[in-house]
Amino acid sequence: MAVKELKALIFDVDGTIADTERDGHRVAFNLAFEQSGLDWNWSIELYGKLLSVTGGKERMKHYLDNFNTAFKKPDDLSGFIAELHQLKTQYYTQLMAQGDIPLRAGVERLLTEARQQGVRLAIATTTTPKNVEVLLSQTLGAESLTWFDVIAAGDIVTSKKPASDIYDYALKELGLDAKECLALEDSHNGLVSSLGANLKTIITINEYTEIHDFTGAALVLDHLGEPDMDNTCLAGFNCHNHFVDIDCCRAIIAE
Ligand code: XBP
Ligand code: MG
Repeated sequence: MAVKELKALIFDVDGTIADTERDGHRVAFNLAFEQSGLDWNWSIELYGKLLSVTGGKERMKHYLDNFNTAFKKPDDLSGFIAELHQLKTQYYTQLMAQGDIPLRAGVERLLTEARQQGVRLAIATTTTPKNVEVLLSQTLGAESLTWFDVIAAGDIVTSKKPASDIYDYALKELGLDAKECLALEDSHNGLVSSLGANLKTIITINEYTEIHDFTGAALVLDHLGEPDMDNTCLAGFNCHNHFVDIDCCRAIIAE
């Protein structure tokens, strides 16, 4: 059986490329609620619970159905939520443009290594495309958007994570087989989605996802690490060094 060659890395965004949920998305939701005269306020703790549902629009519906049943829903609920979500996205992109949320450890290094070694790059995220554009431009410069052959985001697919649709779509657009690619994720929903697309997956946890079930992940880490900043392997494949580089990614798919 020919050794599988690593052809592409497929990155999740929120929680993986940067820790955007607590101080980015959550704050933007609350600003949109306040601006709209709603007394909804998503605390750090409540938001952790709401993150079980991916997609901001779907998350607001989940909040009304399960945490704020007293709210009198308007007749056109989806229109109401869509409008709120547009406002939230405006706040989020403004917040991200301030540059207060940096890339996570090892992300820029691994992206650069991949490009230098001819490994293609893609994104598979449930967040809104505009959010990805602002995050990448702000942290890596506008030209970084061209580094990714595919940016699969948000409503481009009907079913969001944990459904595998977004990863299936990214693979189709890449024209690659899952066996030639590796996914990088941070959450249980993300892992179920990438495994559903038969992708081996590296998990880097964060404060919202450290308690999640990562059964099936090839590797679970606290972060990708840097040559001068060891990461900690919490489960899975031993990279033999304490930061994830392209050779580590190659070894994982060759396993
Ligand atoms: C994380 C999500 C997104 C964000 C909010 O996406 O589930 O819904 O929380 O973004 P991923 P939107 O981890 O797949 O990158 O409000 O634009 O959905
Ligand atoms: Mg994520």
